[in-house]
Amino acid sequence: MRIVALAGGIGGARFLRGLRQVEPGAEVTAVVNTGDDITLHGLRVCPDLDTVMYTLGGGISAERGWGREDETFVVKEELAAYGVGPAWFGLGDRDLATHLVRTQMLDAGYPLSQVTTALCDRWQPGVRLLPMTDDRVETHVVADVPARDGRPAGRQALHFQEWWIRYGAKLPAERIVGVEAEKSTPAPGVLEAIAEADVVLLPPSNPVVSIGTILAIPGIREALRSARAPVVGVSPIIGGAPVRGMADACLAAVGVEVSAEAVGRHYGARRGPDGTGSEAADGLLDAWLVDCRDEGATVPGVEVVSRDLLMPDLPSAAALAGAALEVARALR
Ligand code: FO1
Repeated sequence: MRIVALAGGIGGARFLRGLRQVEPGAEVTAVVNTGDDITLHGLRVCPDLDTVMYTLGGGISAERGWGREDETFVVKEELAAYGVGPAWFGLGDRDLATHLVRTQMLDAGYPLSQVTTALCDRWQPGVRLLPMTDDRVETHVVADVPARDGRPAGRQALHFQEWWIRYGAKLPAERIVGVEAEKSTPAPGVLEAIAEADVVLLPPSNPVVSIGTILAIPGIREALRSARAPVVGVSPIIGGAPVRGMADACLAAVGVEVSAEAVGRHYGARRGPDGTGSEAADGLLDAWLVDCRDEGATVPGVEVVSRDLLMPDLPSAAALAGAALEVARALR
């Protein structure tokens, strides 16, 4: 069975680990968000690709959900001793090696997709990791920013990481933009994987800055809408709150209520109420998994199924992935 999953950071990675566990024979392709990527100290950091790679490869910090297990931050301390920041970004020593190898290969002219394949040779994640694009598309957030580091206060575009980490997504986001997404193209293999998939899954990643950013790459949304495979999504919102992270701050920026039902409607139905691909429906979903606490949620044109969506451990992630596949099979 060929499965394609669009994935962001921690939630997406945990879901993928469950998927690999529950369907070991499946050929899984993860199309991963790269809008969070940032260049620091001349090095290219790809948080979502690394979070998925480390989580599936067994190197993730279980306690943080990002970065490496057994990590140290000596280089970061030494940089601080030179007065070189950003102090707010947790640059780990083991993680640094990944950024050094990635940057070396990018500088040698390899596209990010080939760099990712090379890094995965070491980590053996057991799924194919594809960046959403090989082009540089960074998520920036327009907000009223307080004065800092000698820069005056005012409305500015912050890199997503600064908004997310330094300000904890607490600055109301006026706009969240994938810079130059409109000029980018999907990475090699992305559109083919979606077209050939037997099942397409939208894991419980951030619907705006992870899934939304992937969908902003020209061609990907269209590929999902015309895929022969059923498209099944999993709500990242349970009982009116995000399970982790700060998706609520992102949803506010795009005017979507923080509820499983609202996010399902935000993704929309792929087929009209009459079950055809009528123009009345311009969305992505055939089915939408919501938590038992959100039972009764409705998304016109979409089959809503309530399951336990929490993934505190691998068995629960496997059970959730299995439930999503079961719903997909019933739709095929
Ligand atoms: N998240 C934080 O909250 N604080 C950090 O210092 C931090 C550092 C970091 C370093 C490497 C990496 O791959 C991820 C890191 N993250 C950190 C997580 C990251 O900001 C988010 O996971 C994604 O960008 C959003 O999914």
